[in-house]
Amino acid sequence: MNDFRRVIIIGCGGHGRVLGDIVLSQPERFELVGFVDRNTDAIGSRIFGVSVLGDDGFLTRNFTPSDVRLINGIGSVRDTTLRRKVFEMFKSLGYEFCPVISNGARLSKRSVFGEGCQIITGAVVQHGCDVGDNTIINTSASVDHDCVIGNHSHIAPGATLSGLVSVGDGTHIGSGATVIQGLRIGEGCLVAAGAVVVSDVPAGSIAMGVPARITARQVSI
Ligand code: JB3
Repeated sequence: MNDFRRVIIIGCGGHGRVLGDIVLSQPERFELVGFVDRNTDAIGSRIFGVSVLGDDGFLTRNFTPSDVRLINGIGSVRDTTLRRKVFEMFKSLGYEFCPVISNGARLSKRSVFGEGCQIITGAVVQHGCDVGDNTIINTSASVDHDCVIGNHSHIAPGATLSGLVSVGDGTHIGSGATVIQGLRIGEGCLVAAGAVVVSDVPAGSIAMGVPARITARQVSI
């Protein structure tokens, strides 16, 4: 991993600003160079006193992978595809994504975290977990012992994964959802907000309700 503090956040919407707030509270770890966003109306504005510099092309024209590390500020509410695409596009150009871990998150030293993972304020990750690349453990989510979370997944605010749960790549676990012990949630799934999942969820499914009913997902994953 490169040893530099200069970072750029991709996306200056709700999630990008949450990350900016955390980054600015950790000056010993980060120097926030700016945001980039595809919305031309946002370019030139300032967020928390930091400039929206340009779009993704501006980033690649002006900063090499040796100049900065990146933070993926694209969130997800149902579908993690855009977040994944942004991560993979910049990785293919040689950029590195750095982890963002809020000072208010509680992480076991006996868990491992992939490239560019983001652990937001109030989140708890207990021992024995393996959290994949580009994954968000959002505000006050709870990931208990020995969970495995795939790449590009999002555990939304207040969601609970009990012990020994596995979550596949690109799956969205909605706000306040609960998954009981030992279940397997496949890749590309959507667990709706507030669902209580009591059985395995096959890849590409939606789980919704209490207890959750499982149906095939209609959107592309
Ligand atoms: O649930 C919580 C706590 N947060 C949600 C988060 C996880 O997901 C939040 O409430 C939002 O619903 C969502 O946040 P996000 O992804 O920041 O959405 P939004 O506020 O709509 O902002 C997305 C920003 O990304 C917009 O400014 C877009 O213009 C920008 N954007 C989209 N695609 C992009 C690209 N910017 C760049 N640089 N490149 C892109 O390809």
